[in-house]
Amino acid sequence: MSRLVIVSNRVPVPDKGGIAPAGGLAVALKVALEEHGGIWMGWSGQSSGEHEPQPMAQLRQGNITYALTDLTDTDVEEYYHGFANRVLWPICHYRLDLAEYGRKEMAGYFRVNRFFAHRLAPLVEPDDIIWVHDYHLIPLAAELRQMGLKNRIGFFLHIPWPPADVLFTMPVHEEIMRGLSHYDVVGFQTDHDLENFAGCLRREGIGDELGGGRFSAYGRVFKGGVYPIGIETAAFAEFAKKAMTNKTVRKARESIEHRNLIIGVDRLDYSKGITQRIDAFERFVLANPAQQGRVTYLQITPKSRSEVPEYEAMQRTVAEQAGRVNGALGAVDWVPIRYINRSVGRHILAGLYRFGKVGLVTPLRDGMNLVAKEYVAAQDPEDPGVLVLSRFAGAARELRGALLVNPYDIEGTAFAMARALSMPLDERKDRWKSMMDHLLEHDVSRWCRDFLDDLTVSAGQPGSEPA
Ligand code: GDG
Repeated sequence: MSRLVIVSNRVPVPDKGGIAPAGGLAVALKVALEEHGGIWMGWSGQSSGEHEPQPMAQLRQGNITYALTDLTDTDVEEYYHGFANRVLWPICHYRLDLAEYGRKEMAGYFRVNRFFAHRLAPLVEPDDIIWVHDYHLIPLAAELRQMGLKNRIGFFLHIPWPPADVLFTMPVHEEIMRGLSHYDVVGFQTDHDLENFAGCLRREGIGDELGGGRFSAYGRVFKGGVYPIGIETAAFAEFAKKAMTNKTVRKARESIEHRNLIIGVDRLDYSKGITQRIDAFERFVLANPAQQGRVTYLQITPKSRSEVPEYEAMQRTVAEQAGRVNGALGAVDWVPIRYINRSVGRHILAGLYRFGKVGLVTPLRDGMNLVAKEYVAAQDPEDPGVLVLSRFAGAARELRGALLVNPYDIEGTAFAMARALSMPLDERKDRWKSMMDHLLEHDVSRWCRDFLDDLTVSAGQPGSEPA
């Protein structure tokens, strides 16, 4: 069996006891790595100032080597904050208005990808299978090919792929598309993303669909596939059940008393629709006076990317908005919104999901959204809560038992909250079961297997040869 080499911007390095950081992706990929043996390479998260980074730190655990490189301050600024998070992220989330193009940042992005390739290549053996993750590293395969690597290389995009009219506003869209053509398998979260990608190839005559999921572009043939990411469903369900006995979870439950809990969990990010959701909650309370004092909306929002100005501004906006709604609607014995602007432990999260009557997951655009899946997996089968889910999350293509909403439609979302809270038990159970059955079958291990099977099977096809 070939060794597996995973490359991602950040690497979930296990602690000294070999425990991987919580999170389905880290666990699933670690399991795949343990099976195949191999390497996980990425940025250490550290800066070397303006000095050339030291040789990579390598940490070996069992048959897995974690290889971490520092980046210079300029690299971090241009590649990570600049191009990845201020151009690719907003463009892929359809936010043309927030994209900040700069030639320096674009050059930094391609430069760091070349640097990654130069650090990775000496570690790679000819039979290794390489799996690259996410938008930070699109040009990596092209750089590795340039250095003569003939390995199977796959790419998975965790975020949405936009339509041509959106993508082509990006001055270097051609290089980004060309970059993807150097992979053997390019994976997306949903069929919608794959269609958008195919549309981008058709437009301007860049490439053709050959059938059977194969594409040709820039003189290369590769597979484009749909691999919706999952969670560790069974383990998370068990985890959530156990979490109910946790002291903090019990205290949280007591503090909410007889009220119904509506829960939202999102990184602080403009793609997650948090401000629209707070507006919808306010509308829901105003339209349903009987709910005043009887419902608590808990929004857990860890900070993220605070170095990027849009995120810093959003931090203030959300805090102010939650404060304003509480000031306007609250009573001496009732705080409608509990807003937590930091991360909470995973077991606490799991317990909170379980006693939440409504899970509110209303991104304006999301590749998949694992919170939606975690919320479903955490429910008590005998008394499950209701998922209110944005139709613009990748998860909406799978979780048909959710109440699907358009997050831009504030009244519609408010109405869905009311409907969720009054849904009869039988309907809740039916909806939950259909979603849970799906999630048990399509868990994160299956996602990992499906992708790697395609990447392995595509060996021997004309992927790495010019068409
Ligand atoms: C990208 C794509 C795609 C959140 N708050 C806390 C916490 N979390 C955990 C959740 C969940 C994860 O973070 C967030 O995952 P999402 O999928 O919701 O969103 P992104 O971070 O934007 O992820 C997304 C994903 O990649 C995978 O492909 O689904 O579309 O944007 O697991 O539980 N965990 C803890 N405390 C918190 O406060 N412990």
